[in-house]
Amino acid sequence: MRRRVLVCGLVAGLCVMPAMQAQRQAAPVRGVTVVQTFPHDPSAFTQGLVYVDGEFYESTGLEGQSSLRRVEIATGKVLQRRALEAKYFAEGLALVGDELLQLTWQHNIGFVYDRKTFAPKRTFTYATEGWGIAYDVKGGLVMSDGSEKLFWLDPKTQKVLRNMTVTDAGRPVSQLNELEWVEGEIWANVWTTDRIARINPSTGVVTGWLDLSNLWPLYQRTPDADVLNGIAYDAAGKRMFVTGKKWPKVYQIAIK
Ligand SMILES: [Ca+2]
Repeated sequence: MRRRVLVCGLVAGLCVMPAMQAQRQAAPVRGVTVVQTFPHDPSAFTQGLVYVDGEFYESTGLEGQSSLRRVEIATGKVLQRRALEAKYFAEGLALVGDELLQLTWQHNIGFVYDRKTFAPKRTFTYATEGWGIAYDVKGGLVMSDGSEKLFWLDPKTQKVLRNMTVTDAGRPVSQLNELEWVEGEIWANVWTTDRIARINPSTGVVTGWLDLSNLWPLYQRTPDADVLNGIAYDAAGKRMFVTGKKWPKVYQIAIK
């Protein structure tokens, strides 16, 4: 009897071990290939990028340079633009219905605009900094604040409902920046890196990393250019677009 218990324990241990090891292991890293490139305004300090009906909507940051834009993909031409008051540093951007939601970095205020006219409709507030924001009808409205947390907001009222810690191998992943919903996953730029974290929205676990350092290698970058930031997904065409702060190109990418 004693022996049988011991055997069962050993077998159970063996069965459990691979799962435990999997949780402790860092998520796999995959590279990307470039499908196509498009021009991007090299003065645009990209903080938010969204694909809607064949066009990009973009939020650019820095005090005195912050803007909301509608951009022609093929040419990078800015078709529509609204400047923010000079004191604001604009951040993430999301489309919810016919409204564009734009965060600010340290002013704890978000702006809601009419998608067509860019006319401001109202504002909302949040207690944290504002970094990235993305919306999906099924997944919801999710926001980052530069920490390891993601915040779920009520899409109608923009009130914070709950938050979740993002982890890889059991450790928090901080500096989560621009966000995008991609096929049921949350993709997040991680500030100061050329990597994108693919996050399980139910658990916060990073299921994979995308290494995009080959797109515009650091040693080739102009002094003015900053890090990779900005992810937009064309769900109907299954096209993934990325760019960076003051990068001259938008890249359509495919995972290797
Ligand atoms: Ca985005």
